[in-house]
Amino acid sequence: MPKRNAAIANIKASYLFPEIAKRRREFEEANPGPPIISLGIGNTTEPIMPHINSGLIEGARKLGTAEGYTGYGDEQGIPVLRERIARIFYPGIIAPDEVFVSDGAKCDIGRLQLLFGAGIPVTVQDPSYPVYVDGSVFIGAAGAFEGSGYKGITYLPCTKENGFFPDLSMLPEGGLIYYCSPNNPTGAVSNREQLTLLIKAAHKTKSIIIFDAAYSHFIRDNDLPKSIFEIPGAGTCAIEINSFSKTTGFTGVRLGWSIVPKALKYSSGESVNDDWNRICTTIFNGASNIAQAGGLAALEDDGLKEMERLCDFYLENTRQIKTTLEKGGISCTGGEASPYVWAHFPGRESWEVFSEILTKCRLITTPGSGFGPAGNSFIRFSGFGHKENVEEACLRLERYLLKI
Ligand code: PL4
Repeated sequence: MPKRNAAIANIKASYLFPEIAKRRREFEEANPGPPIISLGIGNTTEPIMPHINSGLIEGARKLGTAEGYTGYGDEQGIPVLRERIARIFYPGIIAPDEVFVSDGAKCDIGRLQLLFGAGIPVTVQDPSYPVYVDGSVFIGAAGAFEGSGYKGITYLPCTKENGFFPDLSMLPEGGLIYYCSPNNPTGAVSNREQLTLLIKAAHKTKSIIIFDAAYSHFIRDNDLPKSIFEIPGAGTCAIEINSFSKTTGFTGVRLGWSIVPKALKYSSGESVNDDWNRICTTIFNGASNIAQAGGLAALEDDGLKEMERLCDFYLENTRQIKTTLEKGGISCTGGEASPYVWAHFPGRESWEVFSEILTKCRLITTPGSGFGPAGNSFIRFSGFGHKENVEEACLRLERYLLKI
C-alpha cells in the first residue's frame, strides 16, 4: 500500500467546524428540549434576493436552450464577470486578466498554496480563520505538528492591547503572510496606516501577503480600505481573495475570486500570475456557469443594492448580539464592519464557555481557541441568523448573563 502523506499525519485530528457540529449533535441527543439556535458557524440564512436570484434562474434556463447552452467555460471565469469585478471593486488598479473567478475563497486558499509548495515559512494573525494554518500543514509548508501549535508557523498575536494589529518585527524572510481584514474572528478592520505598515514589512522581508477580504463588503466607513490594492505598493507583494458567499447568500452556490497582479514576482523574477493561470487551467475547471450568471446579476445596480441590504441585515443582527453581551457585562470587539462579535471571558477556557452557553442557553457559538492560541478565553458570536432566532438567542443570553 502507498505510504500516507506525512503532511497529513501532521494535521490536527478534526477541523474546527465539524468538531462543533459533532458536539452539538451529542448535546442534542443527550438533552432534548427547545430548539438549539446557532450563532456559531458563519453560514448565511436569508433567501437570495430577487434580482440576484433572477440571474441564477436565467443562467439555469439558458442551459436548457440550444442558443443559450454552454459547457466548459474559461477556467479563469466568464470574461464579462472578470471585467465587472475589476471595474467595480478595483477601479483603475486591477485589470480583468488579474481577476480569477473561483468556487469560493476557501477553495482558493487551498489551491494558492500550490504556488509556493512545501517548506515555505507561513505567518498568520493569531487568532485567524483556521484554513490558513491547516491548509499550510497539508502542503507541508509548516513543518511538524507539536502539541497545541505548529512548528514553522509564525503566530502574530492580535489582541485588544495592540489594537488587533500585530508586531511585524517577527516576520520570517521570504514567506507567506495570511492577513484578514475585516478579520474573522475578531471583527477588527485594519486602517490605511496599518496596511501601509504591513506592505512595507512584506517588502522588507521579501514576503507575499495573502489578503483575505471575504468580509470587505461589510465595511461602511469609506475611510477604511476594502482592498489591499487601495494601498500603494501592494501590487508587488500581495494576492487578494474575496467571495460572494456572505454578501449574496452564495455560501451554497459557491462563487469567489482571487486577484493576482501581473507585477507580482517570485524571488526568481518569474510571474506569479502566469503560474496561477497555469494552476487554475490545470486543476480547476472554472466556477459553475449558473453561479457566474448569479454573480453577474449581483454586480448590476440592483444586485449591488441587494448585496448592501443583505449585509446591513446581518450587521443589525450582529449589533443586537453585541449590545446584549455588553449589557451583560461582557467586553466585546468587532460587529461594526463584520458579522462577528468577539467576546472576552477572562480566565476561562473557550471550550468550557462554549459548553456552558450550550447547556444554559441552548446556543451554539464558536470557541475562540479554535482560531489560534490567542483566541483562548474568547467566544465568537456570528450575526448570521433569522431575525426571530437572533432575538430569541439574545433573550436567552440576557437571562444567562444577568442570571435571571
Ligand atoms: C465554515 C475569512 C465561516 N465550512 O465561502 P467561501 O469559501 O467563499 O469563504 C470561506 C471563508 C473565507 N475566508 C474567511 C472566512 O471566514 C470564510 C468563511 N468562514 C466561518 O464561520 O468562519 C464559515 C466556515 C466553512 C469553512 O470551513 O470555511
